[in-house]
Amino acid sequence: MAGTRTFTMLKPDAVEDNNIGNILQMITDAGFKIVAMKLRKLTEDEAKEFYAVHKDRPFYGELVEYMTSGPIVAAVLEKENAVEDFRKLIGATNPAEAEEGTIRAKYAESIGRNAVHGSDSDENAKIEADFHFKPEEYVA
Ligand code: DAT
Ligand code: MG
Repeated sequence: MAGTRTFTMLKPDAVEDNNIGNILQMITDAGFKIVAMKLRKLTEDEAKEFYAVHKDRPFYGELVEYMTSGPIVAAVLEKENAVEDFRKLIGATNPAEAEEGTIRAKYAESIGRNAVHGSDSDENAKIEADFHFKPEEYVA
């Protein structure tokens, strides 16, 4: 039976630090199946829209600048309980607070440059996946 889905991005710091392979290895080792994936640079408008929920926060401008500073890897992942299990795998937003062995504890530089995105609900996973991928870009 197919699992549920979540959406992830490997952020510009992860790509710049040559951690695409390391992070994808952790993701697949944890039992997630990659069902869609691409490497690209977000436009300013795309980054603004993707993070629109944070538009009134003091870090919004910095966040948009960072997310457009270099390429990202966007992917849709499938597994039972995908959203919750992936949030556990990535760890806390602030890598200083992320549990040992999580992706952010290992690879994130700071709260602002934290290596990886993970959807926070099934509803947002679908919205975010639809934002980045057309139906024909999925392999399953
Ligand atoms: P998460 O990415 O863990 O879901 P979030 O949705 O609260 O965290 O915030 C989205 C991104 O915004 C986060 O990954 C990094 C940035 N961010 C959040 N809080 C921040 C802060 N206090 N200072 C700088 N950047 C922050
Ligand atoms: Mg979030």
